[in-house]
Formats: sequence, structure tokens, C-alpha cells
Amino acid sequence: MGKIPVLSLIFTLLFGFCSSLKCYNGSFQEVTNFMAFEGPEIIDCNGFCVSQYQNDGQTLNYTLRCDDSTKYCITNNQCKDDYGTSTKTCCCNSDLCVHQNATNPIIYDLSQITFSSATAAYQVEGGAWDCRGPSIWDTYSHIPNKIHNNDTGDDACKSYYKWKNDVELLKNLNVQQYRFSISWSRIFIDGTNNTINDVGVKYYSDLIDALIAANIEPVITMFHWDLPQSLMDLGGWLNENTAIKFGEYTRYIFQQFGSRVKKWIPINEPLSVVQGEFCGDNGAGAPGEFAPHCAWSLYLAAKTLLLAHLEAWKAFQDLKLDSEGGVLGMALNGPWFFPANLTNVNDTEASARAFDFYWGLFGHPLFVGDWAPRVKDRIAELSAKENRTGSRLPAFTAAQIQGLKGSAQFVGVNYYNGLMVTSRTDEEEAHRWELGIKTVDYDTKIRQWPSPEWRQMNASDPWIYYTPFGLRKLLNYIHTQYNISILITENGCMDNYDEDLKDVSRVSYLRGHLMAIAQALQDGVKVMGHTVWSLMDNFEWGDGYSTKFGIHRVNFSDPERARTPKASAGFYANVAKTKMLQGFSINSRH
Ligand code: GBH
Repeated sequence: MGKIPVLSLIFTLLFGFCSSLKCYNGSFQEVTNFMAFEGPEIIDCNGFCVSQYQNDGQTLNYTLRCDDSTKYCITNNQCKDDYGTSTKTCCCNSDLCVHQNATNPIIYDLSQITFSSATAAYQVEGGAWDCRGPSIWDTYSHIPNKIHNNDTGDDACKSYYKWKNDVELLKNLNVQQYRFSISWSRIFIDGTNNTINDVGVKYYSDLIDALIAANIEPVITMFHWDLPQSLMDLGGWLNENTAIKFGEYTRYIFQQFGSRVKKWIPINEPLSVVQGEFCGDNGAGAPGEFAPHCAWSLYLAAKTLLLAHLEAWKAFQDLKLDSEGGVLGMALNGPWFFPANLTNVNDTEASARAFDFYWGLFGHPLFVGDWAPRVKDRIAELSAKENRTGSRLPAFTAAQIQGLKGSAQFVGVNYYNGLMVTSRTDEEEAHRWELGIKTVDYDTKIRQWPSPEWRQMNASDPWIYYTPFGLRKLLNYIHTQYNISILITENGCMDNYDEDLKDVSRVSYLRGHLMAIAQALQDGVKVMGHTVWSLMDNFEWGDGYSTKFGIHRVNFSDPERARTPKASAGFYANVAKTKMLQGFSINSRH
């Protein structure tokens, strides 16, 4: 920062109230990436300009003008007249509202990154019994009362039949990539190469060809949670042989599609697999029986998943796909953990520990080597306390540590939200059962919660809070810890109440996260691209079809499963085309 901006910043902070401030006067609706100012003019404000953000559920307006009445800006750092998410009025010369320097809109440069959208096989394909072996999600979704409304993925969005339609949606989105997943049991019906299914291979082959013809790069996930049931019957990710079987499956996929596909993600969100499927004491997924054994099943499954990734990497290298321009990574997920108090070392250490237990559970073995020391030490210490004969964190051999280190050329980041974090006290730890502390929190020795200041994207779903600044932090942290290229492989939110096709909340969510990415790029982070989850409303796991993440609406009562773009699809198409955004500050909307 030069001398003059520093001085003017200090000046603004100290004398903001009595200085004359130049304000941009106008408004825009948040359904495009451009500020649609009516009669743009720069005005002098005596005191403050105010930004007002209004969301009436139909349109979302953002206006800037002078605060003539000083009705709103009594102090220079607060938002006044806050009616929940519907209206917020802020003082422009506060960092909480609009960036200090932003008397004009800022251009957020996204020219260096790719734009993409994503789906996963079980969530969209349907055609469950059409030449496909059962996966654990078929089994699980057919057990009564496991899934909201007893929904199943039997038909889902029928993308198994309507894929040409999906390619059209992608074309209209102006995206350069499409991230989809292959259903293992559609390729190998019983999970092994004894049961190769040519019809399934042809399905994906045709999809790949159509994408390439449309100039859209396929980004392929090979396992997005739908483990073949036949392998689960033998222990699934608790059986090390599943890693070998995964190696055979991925090798076959590489052989089939390796000449046409360059970006590979063998495994999606292993953390969700181990926390949801092989623990499940905090929200279960298929197969869903492991909560009582979570203390060790979680880590054993984590180890097998890493070994499975290693088998895929070996096949990839064996077939020389890396030397032919292919790249392979793993898609990780988790929140960004904000230390409750930045000056309290207990809180900053809780945040670092949480990162190591979430992102680092897989990131450390891949990018640094072996389990993270914080994870190793903590689980060894707890295991001793629990009088176990050894650590419930299974060890890798030296060869496995070596093999895994550097076995991913990029990291996929699935980011949805941030959380506050603090350390659990020894006292709390001693009373974990009475206090109902979940295994993951217990092992990580943390308490996590959403800040009441954050906007909840959907009032009935206490999961996604608007925290784009957490994405910027996360990207920077991954960069300094691992110095690896980052592809944002998922980012998005569920529908807000009644917005339907005018999904202004989602537009604002995406806008904020894209701005955070632009800022991270300026920070020097190697971000390759952004991917919206999801291309369309789909089978949202335990929530069935009740939770909708799509930028296209799917009519599930229509046998054709008609898809209709929501406003966010138009917004994203616009960003993907122009590779820029205009805005004031990511902090300007909460
Ligand atoms: C992604 O996972 C998945 O990859 C994708 O398939 C899915 O459709 C998408 O998210 C949207 O959910 O309810 O507070 O207990 C994100 C990781 C892990 C996030 C479990 C939700 C439960 C939070 N998910 N978590 S809570």
C-alpha cells in the first residue's frame, strides 16, 4: 500500500464522520455480474454514504447513496436497520460494509481460472437397475425411514437417459468444464473386473465425447460415495482389499478414457465417507452401522481410502497418463475453522488442530507425508488413556508413506461454510459421554459452532452460513501448508425459502465466494478454477429431494424431469463468459 492510500485510510477511520466522502450513487440488481447503475454519478457525502441491501424474495437490490439524515450512520462501523436477511443498511466508510476505497465498484479479475459445474452419479443418474449393480446407497435408501420422505436415487434426474440435455445446459452456462462421477457398479457390476458392463462404459464414453465436442473438458470423479454393495459385503473401506479392487477399477477407467480425459479425481470427500459412512454419530450415511465403533473404524476407513487413492495413482503412472498431460488429485472438504478469539492461543491451536483433523487427515499424507503429527500424537495419547493395545490410528508402512507423498498433483476443495472453533477443556473431555461430545469433536478436542452474525442460507437448515471470507482464509492456509494447486471442485448452497427460480440468495452466495477467490488469487494462491455444486437439483443424500442445490430446477413430478435454469445459472453464465465481477467488498453483504 502506498503512502497516500495509507494516509487516506487513517484519515477515513479517524475522521470519517466529519470528512466529505465521495460516494457512488446508484443501484444494481444482483442477478448479473455487472452493476446496472441508473444514471451513475459520484456524489459528495457529508459524513457517510450508506449501502443498502434489500432482498424481497423476488429481486435483490443494492443501492448506494448519502446518509443525509444520519439515521443509519451514528457510528462508523455498524450496520443499522437490519431486518434479518431482507434489508441491511450499512455505512460505506466502514470495512464491515463497503471496502474503504470503494467509492467506485472494484473489478474482481477471474481471467486466470476455469468455470465449471458438478454432479455425482448416484445423485443424478437414475437408471439404478438398468445394467448396474447395486451400491451401498441403493441398499441404504431402500431401508425404510433412513432418507427424508423415503426418497431413493432409483430415478433421480434420469441423467442416465437425459445426458444430452445436460450437455445443452452446460453449453448455455459457458463453462469450460463439467465435473461428474462414474458409478463403480455401472462399470464393474459386482465391483470387480469379472463383471465388466460394456453398456455402462458406453454411457460414459458417449457423455465424454459429447462434452469434448462442445468444448467442455470432462473432470472425472471415480468414487463419489456409491461403493458397490458386493464390496461392502466384504467390509468395504474397512477391508484393505477394497483398495486393490479400486486400483483395478480405476486402471480400467484410465484405459478406457485416458486418451480423452485429462483431469482425474479418484476419490471425492473421503472425510465425508469416514465421518458419515464409517462413523455416523453426527449425521449418518450408507451403510450407517458404525457409530459404536467409530473410534477406530473412522481411521481404518481413512487409511484404506488413502491406499485406494495410491492404487489409482500407481495405475495412472503405469499407463503414463501423467506424461501425457493428465493430472490427478483428491477432492477434500470441510469448513474453515475461525479461532473464537484470535489472540487466545487455545483457540488458534484449536483451529490449526481442526484443520489437521479435517483437511489434513488426507492432505498431510498426500502433500507432506504420513499422518499429521497433531493427529498422530492426539490419537496415540487418547488410545493409551483408553487402555488400547495400540493406537486406533493405524500406521502406514515406510513404503506407503513414500508412495502417498506427492501422489496428488492438485487438491480439489469442496467449500460450503465456516465455523467458529475453540478447544475443549480437560474437564469437558473427562465428561464426554454426559456432555454428548461426538467422536470427531472429542478426538479433535474442539467445540465448533456457527457465529450468530453469519447469514444462514436457509433458515431451516442449520448448516450453510455465508462465510466467503473463510474460503479466502482456507485457500491461503492450504497454500502455505501444502504449496499445491487448488481446483475448487464444489461450492454452492441450497435453495432459500420460496425463491424458486429467482434464487437471489444463491447468486449472492456465489458472488461472494467468487470475489473471495479473486482476492486469494491476488494473495498468490494457485487457484485453477471454480465449480458450482450443483448443475441441477438432485438426490441430496439423507435429505432426499427436499434440499435443492441446483442452479437448474428439476421437476421431479415430471417423468421427463424437465430442467429449468434459475437466475443463478444466468449469473454464472455471465461470469464464466466475462471472467470478472464488479462489486464493492465481499463484506458488504452478510
Ligand atoms: C458435498 O458434501 C457432497 O460432495 C455433495 O455430494 C453434496 O450434494 C453437497 O455437499 C451438498 O450437501 O447437517 O450440519 O450435520 C459436503 C460435505 C458433509 C456437508 C456432511 C454436510 C453435514 C452437516 N457434507 N455435512 S450437518
